[in-house]
Amino acid sequence: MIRFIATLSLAALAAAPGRATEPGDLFAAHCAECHGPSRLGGLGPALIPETLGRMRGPALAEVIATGRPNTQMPAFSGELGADEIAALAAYLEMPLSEVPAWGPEEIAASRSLDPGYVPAAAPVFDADPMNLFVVVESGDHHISVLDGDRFEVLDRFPTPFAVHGGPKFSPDGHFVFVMSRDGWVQKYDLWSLREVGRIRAGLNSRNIAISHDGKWLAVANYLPATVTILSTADLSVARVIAVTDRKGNPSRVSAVYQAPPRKSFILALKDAPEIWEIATDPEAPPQHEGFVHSFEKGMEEALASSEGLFARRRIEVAQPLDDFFFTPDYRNLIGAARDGEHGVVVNLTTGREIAELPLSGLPHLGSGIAWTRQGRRVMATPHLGEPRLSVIDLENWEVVATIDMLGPGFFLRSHETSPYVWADVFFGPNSDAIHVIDKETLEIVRTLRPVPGATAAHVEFDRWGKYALVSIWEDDGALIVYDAATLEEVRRLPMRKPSGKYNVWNKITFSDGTSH
Ligand code: DHE
Repeated sequence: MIRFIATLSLAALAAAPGRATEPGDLFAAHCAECHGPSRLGGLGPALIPETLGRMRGPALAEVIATGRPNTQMPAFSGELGADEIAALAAYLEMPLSEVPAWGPEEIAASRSLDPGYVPAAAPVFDADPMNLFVVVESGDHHISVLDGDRFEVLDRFPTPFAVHGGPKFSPDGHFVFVMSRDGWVQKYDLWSLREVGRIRAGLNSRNIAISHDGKWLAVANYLPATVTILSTADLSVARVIAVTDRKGNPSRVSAVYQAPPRKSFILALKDAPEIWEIATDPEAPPQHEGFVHSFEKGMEEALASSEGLFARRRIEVAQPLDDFFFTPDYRNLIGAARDGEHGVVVNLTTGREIAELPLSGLPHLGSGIAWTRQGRRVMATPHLGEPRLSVIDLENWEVVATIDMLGPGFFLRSHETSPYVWADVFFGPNSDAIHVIDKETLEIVRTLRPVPGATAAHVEFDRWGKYALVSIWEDDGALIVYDAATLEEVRRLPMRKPSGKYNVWNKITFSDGTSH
């Protein structure tokens, strides 16, 4: 760390005989060494609007001036004046004038496998490997591996900067794959508790999905507009597919999802009114018969793969849809329309829109969970822009209830054995509240406030549904373990902004209570 800061200052001095004033020169002198000469990242993260997200103006200037605690980002207020810091912040908010090529060769060149990694034939610990939790601590970019019975941390390892979305487990729960917004994919062995390696699959990425057989990992990218498919065995590049609409216009990929019974990946396209399905088995099941026919063979990457592994199918929709909820049989999905005012049901077998749902206020369908209520399958979704949950009947697509909350929520969880749905209140003055809702009556039975004044979010159950784990989203945060039946707190583990936690068993069995 000291060496890192010293190197930075030397680079700055060397580049600036007087004082650099152009923002590009300031970047070259002070930032390029860690964040890459093209702002695409290096030791530090990429500094481009796509990655910086909502961090703008004063917030960005503040980080440059004061640094980031618990990271290698130093404070620059001693070296740069306020005007220079403001100019640098404005420069970082500008999109790149040119996006460099990031195809199979560049991706393959970024791969590094840990030379010290030795695979374990069996877990090196005596905890139940099916009841482990992977806890993403976004406060200092680490993951804790937690024993889900004794709540002891078995390992804590560094991740790439800014992990986003749920990590994905191999079907046997042996390995976990993690993705950062800068497109890095990390593979970690949960049995030997060692990193296997990492690769940069995109320059700015959204999320990952693993195939039904655990052989392939798909990475949804914004920059460039591609989906990268990696072999899970060694993180080598299997395919990079350019995502374009029928006319050849590129589209960013909002997200990729695994659809195990269909043996395919489903892609949400940000800029085109299409949904893509990519086969992850050359012998795709009968419902895939539309694959070859609906995929025009003239497209440049159709070629040999269009009739087997990675064959693609376009499903045309009236407008771009994203943030998908899948029915448990993966025959239908519900996507959010761009206007944020309704949801659209698409039947994946016929490739047709079959219903529209009145879902205003930015429904967050990706967080939706399903359960059986009074003999019928229902799902619930929070809304990012409105303080309520919508409960939808999955047979007739009617909204059967709306549940008023203390503020808009982000995540939902339950478990097959639990009578309750746990819903966080993520936004607004009551973000410290978690609602516990009866799955039958749809009434809020308890509102928990684990740490008054601190945001409480994202719940996950252990394998047996005995405990519910809640995150306190603070740098000095915690994981709070509740008895899922009595709703009493049983343990409190200090953690650094534990954004999400994922139970191996619940994820690999596609538990009803967890979003996929
Ligand atoms: Fe997420 C999952 C998209 C902002 C934390 N988020 C997902 C997924 C998508 C998505 C498509 C499902 C991926 C998966 O698990 O495979 N997220 C988006 C957005 O479009 C949005 C609104 C804007 C953006 O900046 O991308 C967004 N997400 C956020 C945040 O601001 C959160 C709260 C903090 C962060 O880490 O960036 C956030 N998103 C999460 C988490 C999950 C997630 C913790 C995994 C949920 C799960 O339980 O599986």
